[in-house]
Amino acid sequence: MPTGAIATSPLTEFAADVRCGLTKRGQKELPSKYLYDTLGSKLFEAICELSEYGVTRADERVLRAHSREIARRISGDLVVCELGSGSGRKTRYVLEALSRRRRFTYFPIEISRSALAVCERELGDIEAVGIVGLEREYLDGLLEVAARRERGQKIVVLFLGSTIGNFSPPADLNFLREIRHILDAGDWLLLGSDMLKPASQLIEAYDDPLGVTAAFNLNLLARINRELHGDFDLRQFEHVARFNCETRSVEMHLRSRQKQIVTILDADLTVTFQAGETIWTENSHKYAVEELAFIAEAAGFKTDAQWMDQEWPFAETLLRV
Ligand code: AVJ
Repeated sequence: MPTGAIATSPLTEFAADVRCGLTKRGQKELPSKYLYDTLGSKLFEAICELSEYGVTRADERVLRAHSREIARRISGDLVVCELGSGSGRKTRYVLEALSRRRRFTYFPIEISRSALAVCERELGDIEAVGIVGLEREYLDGLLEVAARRERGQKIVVLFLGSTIGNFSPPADLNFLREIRHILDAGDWLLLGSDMLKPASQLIEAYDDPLGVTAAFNLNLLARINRELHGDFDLRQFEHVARFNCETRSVEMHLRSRQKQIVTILDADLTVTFQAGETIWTENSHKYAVEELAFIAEAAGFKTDAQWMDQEWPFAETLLRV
């Protein structure tokens, strides 16, 4: 290349996704997976400690109460993997129960390197379980696990915490179908899903008075500033959580407090926001019991068993291909 020539490098995937989401006509949006950088993952951990956010504790209670029964239903030689392990705290119950019957390898699949490191450290002491972390997107990681499976081994996929709810219908069904297509007959999926509950309770959970969820949401703009040389003024955006009755989902948005122009150098982008205009950053679908049974079956799974938390309706469903 002659000196002085400027190479226009292709955008990173993050930059391309930001560009695409913020140039959409109508509702601007950003993919929720980008909420989880190092700081975002820590803020999410803090959300899980909030009394208003019952999801994680419910998930953990059901797993703690029923992991032995879950393990009893799953026989034979296994490989276990988890889509979005986070710090892996609630996974411990399942891994310990499964490991009473055989040794196996556990593959946490996680795009956040820092969360993956915590997970490997926290769960590294379980005897009879080898841990191999995969810093990948969910389906890429699952393909890798399927490629590594040995003859006679069944795969157990853990998809906990109601992350499925971030794939707003019908994307949830499509995602389950994609999982199903990577799996073989006899493989397992343990699916955690948050259930429908009163809107007021959901709003408290996603717009907590301490402002942790607001910080979690706003961090997405801070991340764009840090990683893509953006100039978002965080004080000019506010966190909004609303319950959409039609889609039965909690939506998180970031609302522009005034008309403003934002430049994101590395995304090759200048965007105008009108006063009151929002960026849609996350969808958290809340399930009805029949709806879960329907998508599981439509995706090619059979329901083996289901356990529900009584305090904060949350289901753990054991599905089999
Ligand atoms: C980790 C995706 C299950 O949707 O409840 C928490 C993320 N967002 N508070 C959820 C989240 C706002 C969480 N999931």
